[in-house]
Amino acid sequence: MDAYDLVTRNATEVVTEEEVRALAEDPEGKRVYVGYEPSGVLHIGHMLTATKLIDLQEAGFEVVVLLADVHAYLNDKGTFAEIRETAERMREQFLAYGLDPEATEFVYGSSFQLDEEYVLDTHELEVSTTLNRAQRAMAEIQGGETAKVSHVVYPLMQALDIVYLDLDLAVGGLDQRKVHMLHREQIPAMDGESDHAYEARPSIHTPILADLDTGVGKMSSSSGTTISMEDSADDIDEKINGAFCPPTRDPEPDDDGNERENPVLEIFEYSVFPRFDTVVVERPEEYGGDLAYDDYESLADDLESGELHPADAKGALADYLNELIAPGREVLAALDEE
Ligand code: IYR
Repeated sequence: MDAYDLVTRNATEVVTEEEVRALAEDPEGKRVYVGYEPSGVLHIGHMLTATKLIDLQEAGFEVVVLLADVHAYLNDKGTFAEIRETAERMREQFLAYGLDPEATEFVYGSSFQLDEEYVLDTHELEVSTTLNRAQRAMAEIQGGETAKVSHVVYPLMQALDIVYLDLDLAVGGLDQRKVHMLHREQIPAMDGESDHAYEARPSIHTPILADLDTGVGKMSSSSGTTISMEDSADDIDEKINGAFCPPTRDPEPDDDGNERENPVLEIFEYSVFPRFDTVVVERPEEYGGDLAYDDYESLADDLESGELHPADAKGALADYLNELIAPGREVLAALDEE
């Protein structure tokens, strides 16, 4: 796979292809990041962007993980002390998931977001950005129904982080795209207090998984079923066995006309195949014996043709997810014993 294909595989959106192509051609010394509001336990959504960071490390980029403690505070995720504690747990789980400890820089937002220049730059953006624009950028990130003042400061700071961390590329789930658009529009127009470059940077957006049980709408860590690093092998088995998995990539809408996706196939595509060269589906001899797949498409083709039964696909998915999660689960257990 060439560098550009590796950098952009499974991405829903690349802004812009031309800019990312130029970076992929010469990744040495180039910095890319994802920011996360710290939470105690990684869920499969975090793991999906982490998988993209692993792709980027493989392609030769320097990876920065922003533990966005101030952002979590602005989004009402707890007291500052609570957030700091969960950030530390999060770091350990990312490393257990497979980020290269030698090539990953972890940065706390609060280590630079309280500096005078950063604060003044945030105020400059508050002056230049309409309330409406900031609220739109935040719509898919905001926790809680009611918009608070903090919710409009949040995307401005996120747009500024890309400048202050001297990044070449921003990565995020599709829910972050409007913040990245705000960045591209507002940053080049700034006067700016600091010596950092006030230039627009490209971004890559990863897909958001569908709801595991129904395939309708987005998987959410706050409602519905999600897979987390705390799950036991049995939990994973149970959740994946209960997942929506018709024998097709393109399920029909449900009775109410809602669009549906196949979340089992999505997890194979976005989380499993990027991490394993071959996926083996174990089956007893009487049912045709084991099946082995070198890529996602051939597995999905077999599911559609009926060669691979959804129950067998789920069994294999649970096993591979368990393998990816097990190291993080151990790290969490050890932290809890301390
Ligand atoms: N908005 C992210 C958290 C976040 C991401 C980045 I990239 C930042 O620079 C700051 C915060 C979320 O929804 O988790």
